[in-house]
Amino acid sequence: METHESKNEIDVLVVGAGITGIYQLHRAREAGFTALLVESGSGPGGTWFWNRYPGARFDSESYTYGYLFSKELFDEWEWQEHFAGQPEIERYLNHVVDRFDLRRDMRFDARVTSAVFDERAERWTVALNDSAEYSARFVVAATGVLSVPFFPAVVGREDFRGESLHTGLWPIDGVDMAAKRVAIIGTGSSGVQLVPVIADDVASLTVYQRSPNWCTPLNNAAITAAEQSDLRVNFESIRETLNTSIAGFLHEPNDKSAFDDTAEDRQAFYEVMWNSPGFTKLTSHYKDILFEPTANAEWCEFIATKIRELVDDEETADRLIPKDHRYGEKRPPFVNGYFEAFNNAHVSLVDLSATPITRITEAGIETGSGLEEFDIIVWATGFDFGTGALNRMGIRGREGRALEDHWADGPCTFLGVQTTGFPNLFFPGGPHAAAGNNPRYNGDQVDFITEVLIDARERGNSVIEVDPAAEDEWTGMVDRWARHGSFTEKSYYYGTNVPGKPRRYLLNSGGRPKLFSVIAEVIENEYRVFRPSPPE
Ligand code: NA7
Repeated sequence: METHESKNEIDVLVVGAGITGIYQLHRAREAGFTALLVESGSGPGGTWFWNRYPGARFDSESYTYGYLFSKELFDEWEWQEHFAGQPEIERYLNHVVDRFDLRRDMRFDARVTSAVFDERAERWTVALNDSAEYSARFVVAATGVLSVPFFPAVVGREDFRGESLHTGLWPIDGVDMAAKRVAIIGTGSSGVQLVPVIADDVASLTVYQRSPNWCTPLNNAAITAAEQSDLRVNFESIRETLNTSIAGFLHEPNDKSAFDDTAEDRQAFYEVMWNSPGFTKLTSHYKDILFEPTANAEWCEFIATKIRELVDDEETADRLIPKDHRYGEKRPPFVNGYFEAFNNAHVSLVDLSATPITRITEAGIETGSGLEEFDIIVWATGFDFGTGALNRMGIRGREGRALEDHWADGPCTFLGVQTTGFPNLFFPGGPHAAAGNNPRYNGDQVDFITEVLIDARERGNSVIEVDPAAEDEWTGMVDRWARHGSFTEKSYYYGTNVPGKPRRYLLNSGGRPKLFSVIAEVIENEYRVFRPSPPE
């Protein structure tokens, strides 16, 4: 597209080597753009590079989470488990990078420190931590939603003399936990995945829980040889379903409402759900389970009964049962063996709603009931979701406007891909991007962005900038429709887990059908929404 005066001048600079960034690099190169991907980690994987704590694994089926753009890739990569663990995921992403010869256009250990739009040149100047500088016509920031770990401001956090870890920044060489006294703070998906995997190795494990979650079994299994061959044989129909389904899953939706069934049949169905894999408990459940309060309460009571059956100590069981939210108001974790872990004498639960943490000391954690000493404290306290990475990248748009100022009241976007005042910048897989199986939504966005870039090249447009009216309409839709979804402001999807962060919905509340319909309109209108009108 360009006449390249220096090797640091490129068409497309992709930031982030997660699932979305890798795909964007592939698509940009395939479309004939010069492209470079920069990544702060020392290898590919993004979220799946950094979150390498024991027990980290998919809770969407592996073959629905991986790439679908190449049948050969799908055929040759045999996922070992229905829900792959982090090491297998990282191996897969490295395989994809090598298989499509992408590594030569990737730079690792390279963190973006600033990205500034030069209005005269109509290009982005992107600086890295190692002083390298690139000039890119387009920047695609595929920086992810779960990439900035959140540490709560607990007094004395820096004082701890033992090992202090965050699940989202896990050391690449692993951590020896054998015979150590370990604390885990936080019981979201990461905390509950970690507990059962390390429980048998450690000397003691103390779980600090602020609020319990509606955790149900993942029900993982190895993929059998027969299933492997079915996956291959059915690739086209699998791809078709995944490319068109509402939330990017293969699961069969249920057309029944809860009270279409008798009380007895409902209990039997809840048992089926409990024993079914991963997200089917949302996607194949009674169609009104999230919104019909009586049915939701009945399903919650079913889970509570299971928890009481699984946990020997009655008081511990009671503390593990959520009282502050219904099923689906927060993102539910899926894991086996979490509740059972508390039956070990050396595993205990501290209920922070009864005894809050007062401070961290050199030796351990002090709560209202005293000090407990540890060798390792794991912060499983989540992320600055959605906007965290983008707001920290030093992004400056027209007239030097900072993205973090532009989004001071929360993100405004068009399709979760662009925002006004920041021409030629795209951010697939960021705020307003997904609401289901992320790689499917994010892949839709990458495909769309690539088409937008190709269209601009064909027309000779050097600036792509969304019409503010289209952005207002999309953002208004996201905010309005969010009120009709199941997630409430208790969820980090509203940013409420980070003090001071605006309370705005951070997912795509319109879902994939809305994304598809708006994309279709944009194409029908020949991408006019991205072409700034010439000055009058
Ligand atoms: P989450 O789901 O945000 O969980 C964070 C956990 O940390 C949650 O239990 C929080 O309790 C807890 N937390 C946060 N701040 C504190 C303080 N100050 N004290 C004690 N406990 C605290 O993050 P995850 O990493 O587990 O999961 C992120 C996503 O990864 C997940 O949704 C999947 O998509 C995969 P709270 O519930 O807010 O009371």
